[in-house]
Amino acid sequence: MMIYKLKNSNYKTFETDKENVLIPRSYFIPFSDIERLADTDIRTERYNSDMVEVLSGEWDFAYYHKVSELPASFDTEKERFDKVSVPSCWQFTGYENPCYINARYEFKCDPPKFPTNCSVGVYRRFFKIEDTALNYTLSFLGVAGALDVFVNGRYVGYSEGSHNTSEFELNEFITEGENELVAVVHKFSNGTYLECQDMFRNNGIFRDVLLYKTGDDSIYDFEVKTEYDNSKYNLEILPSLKLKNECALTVSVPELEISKSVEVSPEGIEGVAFNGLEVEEWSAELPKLYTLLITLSREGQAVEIIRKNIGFKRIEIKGNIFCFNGKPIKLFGVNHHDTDSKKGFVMSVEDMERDIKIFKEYNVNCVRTSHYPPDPTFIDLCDEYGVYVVDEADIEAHGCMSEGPLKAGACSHNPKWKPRYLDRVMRMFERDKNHPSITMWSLGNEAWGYSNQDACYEALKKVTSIPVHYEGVVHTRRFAYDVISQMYPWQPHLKKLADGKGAGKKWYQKPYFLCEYAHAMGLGAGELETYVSAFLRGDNMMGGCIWEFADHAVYHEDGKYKYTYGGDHEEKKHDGNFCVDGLFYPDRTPHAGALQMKNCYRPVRARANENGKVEFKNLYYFKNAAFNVRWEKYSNTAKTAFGETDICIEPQCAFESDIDIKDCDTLVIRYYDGEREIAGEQLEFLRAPFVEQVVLTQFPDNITFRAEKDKIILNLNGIEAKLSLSVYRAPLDNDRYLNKVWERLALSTEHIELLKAEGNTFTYRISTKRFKNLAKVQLMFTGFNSGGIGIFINCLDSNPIPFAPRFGVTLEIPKEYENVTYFGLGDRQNLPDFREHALLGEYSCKVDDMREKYIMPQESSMRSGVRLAKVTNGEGRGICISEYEKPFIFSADRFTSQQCALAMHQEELELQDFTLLHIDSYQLGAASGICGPVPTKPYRKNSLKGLKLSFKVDAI
Ligand code: IPT
Repeated sequence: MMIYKLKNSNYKTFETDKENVLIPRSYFIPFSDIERLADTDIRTERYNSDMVEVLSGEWDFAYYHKVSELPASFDTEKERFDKVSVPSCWQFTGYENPCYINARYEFKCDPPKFPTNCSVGVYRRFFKIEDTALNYTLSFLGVAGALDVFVNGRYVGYSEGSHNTSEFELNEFITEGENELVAVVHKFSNGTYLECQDMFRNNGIFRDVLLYKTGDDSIYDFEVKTEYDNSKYNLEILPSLKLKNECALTVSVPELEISKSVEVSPEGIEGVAFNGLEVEEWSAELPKLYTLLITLSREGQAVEIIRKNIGFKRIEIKGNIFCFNGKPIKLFGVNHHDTDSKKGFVMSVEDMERDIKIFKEYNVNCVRTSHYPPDPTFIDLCDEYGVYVVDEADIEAHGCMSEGPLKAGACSHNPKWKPRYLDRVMRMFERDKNHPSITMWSLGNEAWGYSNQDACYEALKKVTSIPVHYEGVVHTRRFAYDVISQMYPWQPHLKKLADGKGAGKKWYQKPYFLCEYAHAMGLGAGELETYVSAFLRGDNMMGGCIWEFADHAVYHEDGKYKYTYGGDHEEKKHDGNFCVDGLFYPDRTPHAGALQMKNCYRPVRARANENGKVEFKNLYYFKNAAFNVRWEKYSNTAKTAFGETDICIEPQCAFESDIDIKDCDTLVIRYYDGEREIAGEQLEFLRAPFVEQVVLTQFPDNITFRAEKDKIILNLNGIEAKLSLSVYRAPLDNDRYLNKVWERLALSTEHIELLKAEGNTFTYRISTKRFKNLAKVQLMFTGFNSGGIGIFINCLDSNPIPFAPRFGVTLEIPKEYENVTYFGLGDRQNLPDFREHALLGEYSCKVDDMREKYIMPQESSMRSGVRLAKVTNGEGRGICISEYEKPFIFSADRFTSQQCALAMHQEELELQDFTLLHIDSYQLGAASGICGPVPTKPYRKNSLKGLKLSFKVDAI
């Protein structure tokens, strides 16, 4: 019989943030068998060591809604356990509903008070001990929220800090044979106040649990120190050993042909140093790793071997320039959460590697581990693939800010919370200190304040030379730690920073980093290139991390909805679809925003130089740009030439190619590495668009039009098209706040009324339920010599419409016209401020495929820069629309904007019985308005007055 006196006190005792947790150390996997070690790599070593047992797998599990229901003396033999697999989250194994909240706590913010009678999960499993003479260390890599550990009926210890490693020594609790391990996880604790991250608030043992078995003599920790010295490097390994005997420690880096053995004794040991090494440095571009082997042996026999990838790098801040290996590198980053729509926080090695491969494929060179340290293997993989890591501590006290300024500093400015801040920051540091990819430490996300952060900063400065970032202080008098860090700045401010003038002195004293920018939610983010080009302009500009990598959602195999988000799980408090804000869908297929990022983050850029030639610049700092360049020339709707050439350009250098820019209005360029497309871009030149002789009154026989009270009926060789004007679009996610203004004007109720018909000129009024005279628009119809008709539209007058969504016409046509061919920008949706992914060309698709099926419906089938669009039926009959004077924004859709605005999920959209063609001369940019700047002047209009649209329609 095993009875446990469960400790229902730690999690609610403010003075206790941990008990019996071992001193934090770096993550590594020891082996005693070198051959076994040689058969593994960073992905598999955890699971194959003879000195580590991974206790993940099937565990017994008892879930209690309330701590008060948990028996004070818990009898594991009588308890009726369920089975769960570890790692997992309660919200994904059916014990609790998923709950998504952005910046508030699940409970009322009154630190350190929280609902102590919260839910609790008791995990139980057995593990075998064969040799009690060994030392056993239990290691939890991630448990949300607070953890009490028991073994064989006895209390072992307590830990908080969901994303930190918690280790316990087990020897005094274990016996030979079967041992019972009980882990009690309380949903909330005092520490929950520091875990107010914008994510599904999951619980459970969500990362692997390891059992280390070491002998009398073992390596507890080691620190890898590298020091740049006159173009060579010194390497020092500082071990921390637990010894009972005299031993030898051998440190070697086989590739460098260095190896040193030192005698070590229980009395102490110094570091093992190698000086004057000639090495290749590590960078994200050239992630050169060296294998470090540390062998502890006794009497000539290896007792423990550790292999770790190490790298040599130097980071210096010179004035306001952040230098990596001496170069003012740029961080082309993303924010990455651990998120999986079927598992919550659980990320397998394969999941992590998939994401990192995507980084590389999309030209991302930096990740901010928002907003906590990831599984240590994630950072191992960043070392290997080459990704600059901004490692973030598991601290966010956002909910205090959300309560208003008085509460803002409730945790961060209260010295009583300091131990918890320090604990989380130093546990991150100790665990991850040896990775070459660590480029900055982050003191956490949005926790306001600076006093407790100051303490963390000082503590870090004593042990590491890697710069420290924390955005929260930019709003305070502390202003910045090692770099100035901001989120979602307004573009004019960014321009001042990049141009080196106008922002005030303090902004130029340190390097400038954007820990979050470009809110990629839904369609967008817009104006990404504005940011990236600012990064490229100033040496103080370090770059930044787009918010964010992947949509957070919950997947349902046979549900009403495939993906659900906040509010879909009976959450009382939630933040809707604000978690569905990634560059990638939950399954990591790319949104158009990801493709835009890929092109904006491209490693090479082209320009037309003074000689009329295309010049390429290599943006890498360490690596040659060796690509195959495939180019196409376009003149109006014709491809006039194409070709390819190879380039190989030294870092940061430019090269004039023999591609000229004659005879084209657009030059489309794609860069390839073998068959892999690295990125694309286009150079656009002045163009004289199609302007054909108009015949004012004579119309082709096959086209008629008739102005009615509320529409114009066109008959195009038997195809009836109802023409109306439109000024509304289904709000993009980033339009959410602007939509409040549109709602006030009731824009979604737009309709037109005929005011005047004079010959072939008609004046309509655009009205909404609120505004009778929203705008007055004139439409003039003409004939063309070559057939077809021209429609010339002019907005004569308009009420102010702040951030007007669109101006154009809608043609409702029978749905059998389902084939689309257009000559314009890109095969995915785009807008004037969201188009770097959209290269000019001729594209064909079905009407149904024009629309991107965002989890939250929004306007999403538009293509900009369209010069010609044809919509045909199975027999090839249909309508052709061509530009007149200016290209237009085109979309074809089977849903109305109004429908898309109302629907909360893709599945709620019902196909209309017709197809809508939209031809717009203007649409508002996408920008980042829901969490950052709204569209800037070139991409927005606040009135429709003076807007024009002209195009030609023909029957085909
Ligand atoms: C910012 C948060 O840091 C991030 O976690 C996420 O919530 C993002 O916003 C929005 O998706 S905070 C915001 C107030 C700028």
